[in-house]
Amino acid sequence: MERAGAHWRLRTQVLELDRPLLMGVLNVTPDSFSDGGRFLDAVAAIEHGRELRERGADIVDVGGESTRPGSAAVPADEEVRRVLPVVRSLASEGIPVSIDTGKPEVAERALEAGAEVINDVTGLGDPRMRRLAAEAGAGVVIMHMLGTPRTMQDEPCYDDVVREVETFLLDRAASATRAGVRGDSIVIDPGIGFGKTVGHNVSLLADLGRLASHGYPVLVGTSRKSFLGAIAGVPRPADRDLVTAVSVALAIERGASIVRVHDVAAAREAAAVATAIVRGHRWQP
Ligand code: HH2
Repeated sequence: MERAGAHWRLRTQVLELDRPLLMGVLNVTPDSFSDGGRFLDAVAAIEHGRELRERGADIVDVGGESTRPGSAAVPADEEVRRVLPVVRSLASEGIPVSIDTGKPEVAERALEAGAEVINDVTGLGDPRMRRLAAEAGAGVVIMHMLGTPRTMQDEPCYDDVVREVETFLLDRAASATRAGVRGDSIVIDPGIGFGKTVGHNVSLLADLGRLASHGYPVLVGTSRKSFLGAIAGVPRPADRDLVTAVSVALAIERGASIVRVHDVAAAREAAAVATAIVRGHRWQP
């Protein structure tokens, strides 16, 4: 969790990683798995973005396309229409914004509107996305997914999930670096729930320290996901903030630098306790 001198370089800012960072989820979609339709209206979305910030979000992750299992793709112009006013407004208030998209045309418009980070669930596989990130000097989140949202939960299969995800992320980080993305702008993410069974997700979280050992900060997104519901017997996504907080604490203990969550206030409390216990005798209030 703590690495001397560690930071994350964004487009215009540098975030210190001397404590875990909180990324608040803002889905401007009709169909996201836990909050679909709540923030489709730009005014409601902007208001929620401000609330996330007030509750402690270090960065607000704006997305205009659901990536839940089986979800349908959204045309780029519709995605732009959903996210752009929200990105522009939050960024103009000085809130660091990441754009959650796999489409270079959406990322480009969002960066022009003030976004600091490209959060790409397709792992910066598109060379146009790598070029764009390099030219803009954006922060990037490189996430692992097996297949596409439409197909990813059709019996995902790995020989060694931790090794395969690790190899994929390091390869993609190397491609991004070759394209001109600065090493200290890159964050890697195992993609919890993206083409993974409950067992795969648990293995990746248990071995998170391995992913965190390569020098890239690790982001983890467990928030309200179905594997938590399956383990703990919590069927409704909206009821999963307690189990999310538990997973946040353990992910931090295993080396996560950034956690992506819907309930920022609960995650902040969990992160504070996890950080204090990890620091132990070095902890100071
Ligand atoms: N998870 C989701 C979306 N984007 N980005 C990163 N880097 N890591 C994640 O784990 C991640 C992500 C899925 O969650 P959510 O945005 O709440 O749902 P939906 O895709 O249905 O909008």
